[in-house]
Amino acid sequence: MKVFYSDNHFLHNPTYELAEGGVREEIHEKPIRALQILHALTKTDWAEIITPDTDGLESILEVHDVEYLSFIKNVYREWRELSLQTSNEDATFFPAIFPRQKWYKKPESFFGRMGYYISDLSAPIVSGTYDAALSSVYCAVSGAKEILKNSLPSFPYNTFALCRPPGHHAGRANCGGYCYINNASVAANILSKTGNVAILDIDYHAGNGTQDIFFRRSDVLTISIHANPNHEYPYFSGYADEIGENEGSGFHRNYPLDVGTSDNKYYKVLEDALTLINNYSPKYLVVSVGMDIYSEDPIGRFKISENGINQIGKRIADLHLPALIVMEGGYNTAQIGQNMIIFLENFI
Ligand code: OKP
Ligand code: ZN
Repeated sequence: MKVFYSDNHFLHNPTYELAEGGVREEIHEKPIRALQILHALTKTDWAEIITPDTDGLESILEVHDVEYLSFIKNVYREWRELSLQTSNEDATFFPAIFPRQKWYKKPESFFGRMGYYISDLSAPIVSGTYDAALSSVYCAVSGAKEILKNSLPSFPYNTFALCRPPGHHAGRANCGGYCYINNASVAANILSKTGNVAILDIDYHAGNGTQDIFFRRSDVLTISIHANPNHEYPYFSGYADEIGENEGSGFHRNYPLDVGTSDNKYYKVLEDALTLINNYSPKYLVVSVGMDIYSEDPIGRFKISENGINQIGKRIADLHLPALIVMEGGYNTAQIGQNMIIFLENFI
């Protein structure tokens, strides 16, 4: 299986995020996550690691707002120019004000705009964030292009985009929750030019960015299975009554699950989601995979076993659709490599 990976993710290495009470908390989304997966892949006899091409800016701009992308690109430099005396060389950028009302405006000032584009304090920005996020999305873009090149109706062809930073919380014009560019959505949008696409997001957290991007489209079915946002990040989205709107009405589905969900309960909901996908009969599948569903994840609070991860992979692979698998979350760094191998082996 072709695996797209770039070492540029090291450029994004903030050491903390801000938790409730303004407390600096260790950030779980760190380079070792990708390294552990890469390491596990290099020990298999089926993974072919490829550095992605670095063209595809126009593909990103079909999914993200142009001013948002230039914000991500320039924010760090602009901030340093504004506050040279207060920040040291590798200080991390966070906004300090967020828009609240429905009628909010986009101000011109730097600090006002920052709150406009950043959703929360789990999206720290350092000098290399933009370049890392670009390389991350190029992994997904290359994975999608490879599928377009190789898939035949009788032979589903699968690739894996080892993306870091992840993407599914990034909306059309906002970052949040460790995500800056929505890797899976950019890839799905490329695939959608030659046929309908289903995106299945099995990360522990609701794929609210992906939901935002495709909410008014019927040519990309988006489904997310996740912890009930009433109790978990991203809190404000991911509820069952969000089903898409206008043209996209009926083409988004959320499956919020209880904290503590076990293998068997998960399979039931997954069966439902897979039936939806079957009925939609897409040409391509994009799977946003987060290993934070694993029982021993330090953030996630499901109880999915290793066998469960294998079963989930098997059932998705049984759709027999050409699939781009995109890495999202998963924070147990001792187990993330092994868990991804267990999952991916169903797709080789
Ligand atoms: C990103 B992905 C933990 C705070 C967690 C953000 C979580 C983002 C998850 N103290 N805040 O979907 O795995
Ligand atoms: Zn997650």
